[in-house]
Amino acid sequence: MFKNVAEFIEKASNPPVLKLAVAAAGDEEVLESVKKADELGIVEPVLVGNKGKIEEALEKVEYDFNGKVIATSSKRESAHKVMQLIAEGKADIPMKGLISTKTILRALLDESYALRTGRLLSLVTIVHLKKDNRFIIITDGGMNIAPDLEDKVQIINNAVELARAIGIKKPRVAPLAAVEKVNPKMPDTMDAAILSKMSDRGQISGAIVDGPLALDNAISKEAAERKGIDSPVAGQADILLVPDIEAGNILYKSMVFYFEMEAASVIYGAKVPLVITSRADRARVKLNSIALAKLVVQGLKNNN
Ligand code: COD
Repeated sequence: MFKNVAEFIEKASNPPVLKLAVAAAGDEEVLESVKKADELGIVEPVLVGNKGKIEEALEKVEYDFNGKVIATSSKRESAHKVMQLIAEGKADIPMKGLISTKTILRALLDESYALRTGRLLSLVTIVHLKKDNRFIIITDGGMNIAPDLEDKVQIINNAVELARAIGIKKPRVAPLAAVEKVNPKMPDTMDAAILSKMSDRGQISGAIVDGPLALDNAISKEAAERKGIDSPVAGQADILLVPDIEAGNILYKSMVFYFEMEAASVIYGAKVPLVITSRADRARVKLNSIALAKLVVQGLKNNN
């Protein structure tokens, strides 16, 4: 299991070099991360977007780029061009540049590229908990707006597969809520209870699901003990299943922007992982996400 970001960047730097296609690449933070990933031998980039903006940003970050630049006349066109490159096998990993999440997700979902697999796609974010020197996975803070129970099962399955790619063999999953007791007036506690029972009965495999748990009891043994919670997940959750996009987005962004934790995000569930970070994320988070996507691609290949 990876203990920190440096370890998984090192692993991702091993050959083979994969092709990364970046949509709307004309942005300094984006190109800073791509430059580093290129230098480390993680990926060989193809830059798609407004040619003038790409050249300007390349110059600003002092990136002597010798690869391919594909000029497009709109952000939407650059998203579609990237998916076309993936569909044609000309690139291995798509990446969101300075473009809205909706636009890139719609291109990924576009049936003409046949990148969907029939399963639900979801955002999986890994965050490094400095205090415990370990990773935690947060899902889904960016794609599925208000997942129902069946969606939550698929969101868990995606996160469990990604957990394996970073070396967590049998992840412990905490469906989060505001309380630890099932309360019929709080629908997410009901979903959490059903998910836990589904896990007990083998309807969710490869993981241990137990909840509802509040955030503190999910990740802090001390907090769980103080409340007397007897659970195989409490205090040691690897995956935090958030109730909806708002909760997940706020949780993840508070950790990254306020507490400056290391993080990485990909959309999981399509034929390839999509590197997706917030436009405001710093180059470091973007680099981490490129590395994570590469490990996921390699994990998918090894599992097939
Ligand atoms: N997994 C697989 N297929 C999906 C998914 C999914 N998660 N979501 C939609 N689809 C399929 C549908 O089955 C349908 O066939 C097609 O895609 C279109 O679905 P719609 O009509 O729901 O599509 P949209 O374009 O209205 O919505 C899809 C989005 C992903 C754009 C939407 O869910 C969304 O806006 N999500 C939030 C994105 C966002 O703003 N995140 C901000 C955080 S950074």
